[in-house]
Amino acid sequence: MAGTIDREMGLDAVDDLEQLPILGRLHEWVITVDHKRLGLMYITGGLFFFLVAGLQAATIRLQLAVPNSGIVPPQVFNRLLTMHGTAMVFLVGMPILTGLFNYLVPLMIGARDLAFPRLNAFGFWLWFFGALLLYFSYIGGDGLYGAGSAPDVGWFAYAPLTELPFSRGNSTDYWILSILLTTVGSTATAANIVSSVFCMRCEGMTLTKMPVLVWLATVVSFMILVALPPLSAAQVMLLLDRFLGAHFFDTQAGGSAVLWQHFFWIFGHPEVYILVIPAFAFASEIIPVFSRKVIFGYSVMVAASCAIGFISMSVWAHHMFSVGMTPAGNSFFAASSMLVGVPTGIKIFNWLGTMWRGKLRFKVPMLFSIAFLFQFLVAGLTGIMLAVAPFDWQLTDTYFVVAHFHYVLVGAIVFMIFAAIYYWFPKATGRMLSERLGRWHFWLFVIGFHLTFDTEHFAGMQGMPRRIYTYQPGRGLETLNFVASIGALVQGIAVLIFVINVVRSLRSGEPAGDDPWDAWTLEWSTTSPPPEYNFATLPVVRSRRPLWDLKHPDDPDWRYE
Ligand code: HEM
Ligand SMILES: [Cu+2]
Repeated sequence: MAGTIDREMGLDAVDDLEQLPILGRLHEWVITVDHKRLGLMYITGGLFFFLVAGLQAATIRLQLAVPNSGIVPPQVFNRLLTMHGTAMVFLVGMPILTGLFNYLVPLMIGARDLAFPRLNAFGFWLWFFGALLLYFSYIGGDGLYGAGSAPDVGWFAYAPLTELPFSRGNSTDYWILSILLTTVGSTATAANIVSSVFCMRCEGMTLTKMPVLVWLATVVSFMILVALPPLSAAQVMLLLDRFLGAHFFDTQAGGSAVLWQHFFWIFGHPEVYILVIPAFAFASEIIPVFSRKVIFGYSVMVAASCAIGFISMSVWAHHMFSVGMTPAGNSFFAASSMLVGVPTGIKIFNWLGTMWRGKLRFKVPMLFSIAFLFQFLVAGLTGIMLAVAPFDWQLTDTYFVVAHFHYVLVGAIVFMIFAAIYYWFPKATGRMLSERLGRWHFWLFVIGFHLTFDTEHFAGMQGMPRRIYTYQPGRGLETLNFVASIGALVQGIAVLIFVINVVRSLRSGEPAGDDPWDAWTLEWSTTSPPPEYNFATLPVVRSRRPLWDLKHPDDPDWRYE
């Protein structure tokens, strides 16, 4: 603490060039290569876009609240849908999760930084400008700064819809370039995390003594290294089509439309796991601490995650059952999709096993984690249903699918992002978030989530297509849609309470101390916030719970390992 304050006071007095201390401080953040600052920059940026893309979702739901509504015109609706989906995946999920890994991995492995701090900064700024570029399309999208023309091609940007004849103006080009930049940024970060985990661990931390989070960060980073290049390749091919008259996806010139789908989903399906495995990682750190038990089945947990990483690479075409693959193709992708359910089920069992007979403490991070367990279970079950090809033929492109993937994206990922923020906020800022506001946030968010996404399953089974801008009355869709929109409003209020909680706590939150949750991993052994160099002397560990060993010299874990 003292160190940080000294530095800031030093800064205020630095020199006349920077009379404005705020500019000086901003400058410090811009030039930083510290993994903690970059992590916080990713998280803050991601939360900002979460609010923007959330507002876009709210507008979509407002439009769909009643039949035949005309709040936004169809064209604007398509743009909102595209920007919401794209932003939530690339500007919210990816940066918040890589940000948390950036922040936590070096601290948890007892290192002073990632292996390549400058590469880390490079990755962040690529992401940052990529993000700006996507939203720049709102002003620069249509020829000469025709206002209000964002891309309207969906977050999957199916070619040939995205080929020049069907998608004029520059907004689609901004979309392509933005995705290219952000994915190259993520790839750089992934390489950095893999190198750090293999080369920077402190003394005594063998691979089997790493926290589960570090294991899963490694699995995710490998997945990024394998899954993102096909996406970048597809973007480059589409650019070649649009600008240089290549015909990769142009069916009239002998190109293939299905080729785009394969490229996209070879990336797109693993991407879902790239987003959800971090949620598993946070659950695997939080549930043990709030159950006062070691994680149940550490090695099974790690093995299951590696298995998920592998298998999820071979399931992509379950997004393409309706394309008309051969029966053998359909069967392969159905079977491999269902196979992922096995290691995933094992993990749920392990988290429950960790809670079993534990001394549960129902603090906010734990509440979010428990809700995650139930919601993720349901998401998995509807996923298995959709993996049955004939079932998917009936429900593909209906709201059933929208409900299923939001159960994963919100019910698992966003819930665990909130859990992680409540859990590690005290470490990063030195202050606690309010438990009382946190509970309001949690309960409203759970209620809103279920109102919105439970009903959408039924709207889907009732035949409501996905990506429609309005619907007719008298088809049994009115009540379901209305309830779903109310739910979105409730979720919005919950997020507002979260924002208030963060702002208030930053200014006047209760001081946290170094280890407010009585936790066991290395990040809690430094001050809150940690000094720039993380550890004055690098730690030496002998078990998976180094702080437990410190606190219980009479009964240390390493005796049993
Ligand atoms: C928190 C509240 C959220 C609400 C109320 C919401 C609402 C919606 C709605 C109404 C759609 C349009 C569905 C359609 O017509 O096909 C949609 C699409 C989508 N959402 Fe969300 N969403 C939320 C959060 C998220 C999050 C957190 C993510 C990802 C991390 C996400 C990713 C997507 C994607 C990828 C699409 C598909 C876009 C497309 O088809 O191009 N959403 N969302
Ligand atoms: Cu998939």
